[in-house]
Amino acid sequence: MSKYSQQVLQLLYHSQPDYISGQKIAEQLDISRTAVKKVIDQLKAQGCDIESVNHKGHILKALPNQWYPGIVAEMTATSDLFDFCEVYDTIDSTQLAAKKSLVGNDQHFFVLSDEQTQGRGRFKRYWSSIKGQGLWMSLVLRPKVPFSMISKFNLFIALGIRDAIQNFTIDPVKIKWPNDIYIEQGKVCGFLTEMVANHDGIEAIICGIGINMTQQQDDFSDNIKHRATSIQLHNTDDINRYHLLQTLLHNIEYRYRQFLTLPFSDIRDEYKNASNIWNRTLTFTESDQQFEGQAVDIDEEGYLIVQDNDGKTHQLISADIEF
Ligand code: BTX
Repeated sequence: MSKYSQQVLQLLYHSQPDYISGQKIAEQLDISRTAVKKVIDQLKAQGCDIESVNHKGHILKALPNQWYPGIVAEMTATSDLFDFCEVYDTIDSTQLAAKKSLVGNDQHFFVLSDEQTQGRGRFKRYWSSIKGQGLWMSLVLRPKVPFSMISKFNLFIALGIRDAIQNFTIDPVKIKWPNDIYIEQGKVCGFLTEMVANHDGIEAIICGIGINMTQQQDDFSDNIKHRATSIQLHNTDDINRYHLLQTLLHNIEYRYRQFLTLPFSDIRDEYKNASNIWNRTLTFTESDQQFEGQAVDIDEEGYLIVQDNDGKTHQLISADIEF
């Protein structure tokens, strides 16, 4: 790709819904109009839907179906929270990349990749991250809070992710406490929250989010096919990854600011209403203990209150739950 293609895309994205002339692009990038034309032709050849009209210029008709760093950077520039982003075609894990990039700076940023070859869930479980079919992302945030607040962060961010996905389907999107998002019986998203901390508190939160965007059921491997779903399987329109990213960033920023300023009790009812764990028998695994029971409440602090089949009450801050 030409070294100017990301900047040209950035300008095209920025001028939407208007045309931008070749002359203006040339002036902004300090290159010739012939060079601009060459870059635009290259972008079109790569599948970018750009319309060029004599005497008007160029317009980005539809956002492309792959991550272009230029467009993601333009979105990041309008964010009040994130300072920069890293975008990869393929990477082992965005979570690992984020952990490397947070060293030596105190910025807020996110890492995106079109594919992960070693996507990981909690407890190092594998996370299927097929090329081009999901939003595989890790956020790095720097709240000045004690590390005991990490589970509160998880609760707020869960609502942000749920709300973002709900914008793309009329089927109800629900949180399966503490780390999954479901549409009907299928897991559409998993997220995990890790941290780097010292004795003063949290240095950085690294929040990994994996959202299944466009998979058909057969795209999932046999071992997860029966309980995984994608947004596309619940929406008849095409899902545009940039709209999903923008909606997600917006909701995350909103919930992150709430996390910094509000107690969990302020969003407790909202969270409980968005949860899919009520009125069903669940299997809980906490450390190496396993039991069956029913979730009865989420308390003011965000602990899940569970009554097991022997009538004993448990207060959980994190656990694995199976339906
Ligand atoms: P989790 O441990 O709750 O979920 C992992 C389990 O979910 C797996 O054991 C498998 O059964 C199932 N699973 C694997 N892949 C998928 C999928 N694509 N859709 C539905 N179910 C699946 C949840 O962990 C946290 C996942 C975070 C993933 C993000 S992606 C960006 C970032 N980078 C990275 O390596 N991890 C995070």
